[in-house]
Amino acid sequence: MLKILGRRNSSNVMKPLWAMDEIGLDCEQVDIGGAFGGNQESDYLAINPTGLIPTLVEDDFTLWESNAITRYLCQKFAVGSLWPDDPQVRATADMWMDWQQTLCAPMMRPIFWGLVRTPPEQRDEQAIDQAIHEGHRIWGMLDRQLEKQPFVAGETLTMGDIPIGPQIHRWLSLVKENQRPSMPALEAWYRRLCERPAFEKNVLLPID
Ligand SMILES: N[C@@H](CCC(=O)N[C@@H](CS)C(=O)NCC(=O)O)C(=O)O
Repeated sequence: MLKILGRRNSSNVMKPLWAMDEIGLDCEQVDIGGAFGGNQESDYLAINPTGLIPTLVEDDFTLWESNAITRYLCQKFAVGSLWPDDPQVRATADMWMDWQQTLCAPMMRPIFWGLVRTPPEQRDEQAIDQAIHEGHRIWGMLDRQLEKQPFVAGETLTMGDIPIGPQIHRWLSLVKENQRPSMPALEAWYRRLCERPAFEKNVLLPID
């Protein structure tokens, strides 16, 4: 049985849980991290030295880094769908997964931490505004990609959509409409994701 160690409200834990539900895989999810703790214990650090979540456990095999876990699950269980057969489509999905880690997540971090995890009187409004401004540029890149096709790497959902899903939900939920430019292709893609039961179950959760 596949096991994911990590609390459900983490955007990084949502990725493999959403992917597994899309594929139809059974999985045991264990609440670790945040208020649940456990991720600095020696037995956890022995399988994930970063002390972060998620970690995948599959019998004797363990894996950390949410995008690596997502790639592994898709390659093993979803060849031809979430793991595209065509090398160019797969590379495009891969490229957007890296974009999520290197550009999107660093921009979203001050927005999420500032607006969700920090009491209003302690917020660094300037840092939040700066990140939102950077978000116009970064989300604009994906909006232009989605003007060409319904999903990140082409005509169907692939692993390339998975890491970005939890982030777009936060961006559109946390940043007020008058603080962000309208991006019709990006918003239409989000609405397409919201129609998927696996996305609704694993990603459309209260943001806390
Ligand atoms: N690059 C890592 C980042 C993992 C990460 O930052 N996880 C956060 C939750 S989203 C975490 O473990 N925070 C500490 C905690 O929850 O206790 C990945 O993608 O897996």
